[in-house]
Amino acid sequence: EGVNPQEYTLIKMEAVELPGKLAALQGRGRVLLLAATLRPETMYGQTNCWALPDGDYGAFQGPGNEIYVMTARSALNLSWQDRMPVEGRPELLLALKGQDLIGVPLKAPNCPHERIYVLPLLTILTNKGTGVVTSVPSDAPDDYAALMDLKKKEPMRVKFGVKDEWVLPYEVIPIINIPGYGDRAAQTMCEKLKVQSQNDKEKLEEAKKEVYLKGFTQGTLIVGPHAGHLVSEVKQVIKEEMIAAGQAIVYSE
Ligand code: A2H
Repeated sequence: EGVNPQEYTLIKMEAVELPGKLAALQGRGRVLLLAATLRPETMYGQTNCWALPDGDYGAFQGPGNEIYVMTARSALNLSWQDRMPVEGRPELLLALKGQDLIGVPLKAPNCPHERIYVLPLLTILTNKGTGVVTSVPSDAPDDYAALMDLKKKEPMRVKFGVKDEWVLPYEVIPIINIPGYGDRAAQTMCEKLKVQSQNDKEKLEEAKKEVYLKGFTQGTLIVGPHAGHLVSEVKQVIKEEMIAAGQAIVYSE
């Protein structure tokens, strides 16, 4: 949290079942994991959602029948942005660890899959955004590397209680074409730089910078109602569509 506020779009990813600890929320409202993103125009390429297994999260009473799953810190911030029933005092309905979220099936806006699952990402910072991140491995090097870790490393799936069917059927979805990088730019860069895992910090930083800038300035969407348009032309439009449809909200910190 520096001097310049950062604005994120929070994507509402709705739990379609409430397994394990989440069962305590049964009948209390729509349970929505709020994923913080800078790239709302990439939601067509979601393959999963990420949570930090050791991280502290909560289910907080949102407006109406909505229940928001996020960190306490972000719930407090959101409550000061007119997004919660009471300013400055988010009501905690259920305390959760990230591990309690692993394997929760979600319905995510603009995602071609009927359901995607919450999987572990070990590089999530709990002092940034909501601690919930949506995964777009075609365009986010961090997401690509972490998804490949889980796909290729069975011991890692076992360690975090991840079932094969939550990961193995989900392939990278091409959504944006970038001249010179193709339509899976994050994969292209990770392969070119020989990124070995989600912990390959420096290479991922390099991949991210390149893909992010090129994607925004030269990328063209190839799926959805805005196919054929430059990312830079439609990013804001897509964000506003999702907000108008009640699928996303704006959040700053
Ligand atoms: B982005 P910045 Cl397709 N910890 O969303 C780690 N990473 C987090 C996070 C947290 N607490 N909260 C959000 N993020 C991720 C999409 C995406 C993102 C694409 C391409 C690049 C990209 C799909 N994941 O980010 O530090 C989220 O991933 C590249 C930077 O505030 C969010 O946007 O600049 C981005 O990092 C926010 O990063």
